[in-house]
Parts: sequence; structure tokens; C-alpha cells
Amino acid sequence: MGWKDKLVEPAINFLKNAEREIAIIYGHDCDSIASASLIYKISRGLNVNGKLIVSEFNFEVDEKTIEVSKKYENVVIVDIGDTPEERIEKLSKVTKLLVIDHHIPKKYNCVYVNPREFKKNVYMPVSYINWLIYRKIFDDINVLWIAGFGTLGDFGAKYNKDLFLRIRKYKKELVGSLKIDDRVLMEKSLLGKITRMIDSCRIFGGIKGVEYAARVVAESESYNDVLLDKRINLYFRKLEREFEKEVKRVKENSVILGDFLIYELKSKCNLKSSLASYLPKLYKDKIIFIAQKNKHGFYEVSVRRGLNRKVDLSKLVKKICENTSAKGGGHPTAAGMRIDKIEEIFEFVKKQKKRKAT
Ligand SMILES: [Mn+2]
Repeated sequence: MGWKDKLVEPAINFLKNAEREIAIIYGHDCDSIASASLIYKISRGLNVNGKLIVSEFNFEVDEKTIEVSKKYENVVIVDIGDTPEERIEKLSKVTKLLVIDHHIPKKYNCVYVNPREFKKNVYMPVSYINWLIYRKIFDDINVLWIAGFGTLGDFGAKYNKDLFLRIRKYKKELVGSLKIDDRVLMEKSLLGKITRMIDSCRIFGGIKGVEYAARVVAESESYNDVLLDKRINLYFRKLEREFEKEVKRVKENSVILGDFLIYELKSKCNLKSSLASYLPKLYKDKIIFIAQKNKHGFYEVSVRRGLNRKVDLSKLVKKICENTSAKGGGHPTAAGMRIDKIEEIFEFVKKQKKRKAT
């Protein structure tokens, strides 16, 4: 038995032993929506009633959602990484609870499936894990697209190639002959289009949009139910229009200081993450900061690097944190921080420039 079999075994036992009904709690992004839909389809296949319940927040299950879930015999929480341990404890006392997640492992007192407990640095979105679960119980061909858009939504294609090779084998139209690379698939494949369509529901429909998308995917016969859905198409066209406008604004209004590009996003739409993954292609030699003021008055900043740059962004952000009010972190290729004033970034960057010149 390989480690992936060991990983999913407790979840399979949990699901097979569940009776009557399962509440499925999920967050807001593509991985969450796909993960929840896969559990929904598994429960339906096992003749158990699945009840989809969206969490108020993407990163933690809020108190209210915990209260609502308490009345169910079985509860599954997918792709939500930061719920306090006491809150999970409270729920697991009164229900049978399964948590499937891929963020930093927690000490949760329930059935807990997290690949990083096996391999510290593995990158495996929950949609991929739920696909492993699904295929141990049923034939997976008709849900490959769901596992695919969820995994791609979390930029997990490159590290979980077997899923995408299987998609190529059985549903070729979704990925064609494209390289299994997250950026390429996101922009050029039909699967990428589906991912962006689902994401547009969150961006323009908020939590109601997320619930709507999850329902469509969970109840779907095939991906055509997404491609042909009127409401999803409205959100998607809006996304494409807004995105185009925003890229134009970046070209006109961003500040370029040497190697650095700094842009303040003023639009109220939540385009920061889509923009952050698009700009490295447009500004291949720059280090990119996209800042957006939040309702508390400080700035949330995504940091990315142009395709030609090799600088370690987690180290860069660490350095910024040491020299300004910023707090943050991340990976070599993508990092984030929050900072009191956008001017602090300008000052830091100018100092860098001077140091380089001398
Ligand atoms: Mn995820």
C-alpha cells in the first residue's frame, strides 16, 4: 500500500460508514467548490443525503456554520485550513467529523486527512485527494473535470500530473496536447476556461455566487452544465471585461522603479489573484507588487516575479518585513503581505535601487 492509499483510507471508511446524511462544509475558491462537489457525488452514490453548507470564510469555519452543522450526524469539512482547534473539538463532540485539508497540519481531534502529515512539503489540493477517494469507490471518468478544475484552481497541476494525464487520456478536449503546466492550462485549455468560469462566480457573486456554482457542479451530469449555464456565463463575461480594463489600467497607472513594478488596485472587484497570476507574463523582468486597500485601511499586497526573474520572493518579503510595518510570507515564486501604507513599499524599493547603484 502506497502512502496515497494510506492517506485516503480513513476518509473512505468514514464515508462508507456514514448513514442517512452528510453535511459538507466548504470555502469559496475553486478547490473548495470542486472538493465539496466530489464528496456530494460520493454520498449520493452511497445513497446518503449530501447537504452543501458554505462557510462564511474561506480560511476558517465560523461559529455560525459550526452551530448549523451540529444537527447533522456526519460532517465533512473540505479545504478550510485555519479553523481554531477548540472549534473543531466542539463540533466533533456531537457529530462524526471528517476534515480533509492540505494546509499546514493542525492537531484536530477527529478523522483528519492531510497529505502534509505524510510529506511535509507535498503540494496536493483537496480536489486531488477527493479524486483519489472517489476512484476507490466509483468509476471516475465523469468527474475527472471536477477534480481537474479544483486542482488547477489551486495551481496544483504541475505537482499532480497523473490526474491531468488521465484527463488527457479520457477527456482529451479538456486539455488537448498542451503542456501540463498551470499557467498554460489556465489560459489556453477548456479546463482552464471552466476554472475561470467557476472563479468568476466568487468574484462577482460573492458567497451567493459560490453557493450557486457549487450547486451546479454538484448536481451536474457533465461540464456542459457549467459551460451552458446562463448565470455563470454572465459572471464570466463580466470577469473578462473587468480584467481587460484592469490590465489596461496597470499599463497606464503602475509605478515602475528599476526592477520593481508597483500597482494599486482600486477596483472593488476581487481581481487581485487573477491579476497577480497574469502580470508575470506581461512584465517578464520585473518584480511585481499588487496592492489593494482593505476595509480596515491597510494594504494587502500580492508579490510576484516576472517569468525571467529567479529572485526568491519569500526572502524578499522577509526583508521588507524587517524594514517596514509589513507582515507576510509565502513561497519563492509567490508571496503576500499586509502593510500600513503603500508609500513604505516605494521607500523600500528606492533604497534597494540606491544600494544597487553604489
Ligand atoms: Mn485548496
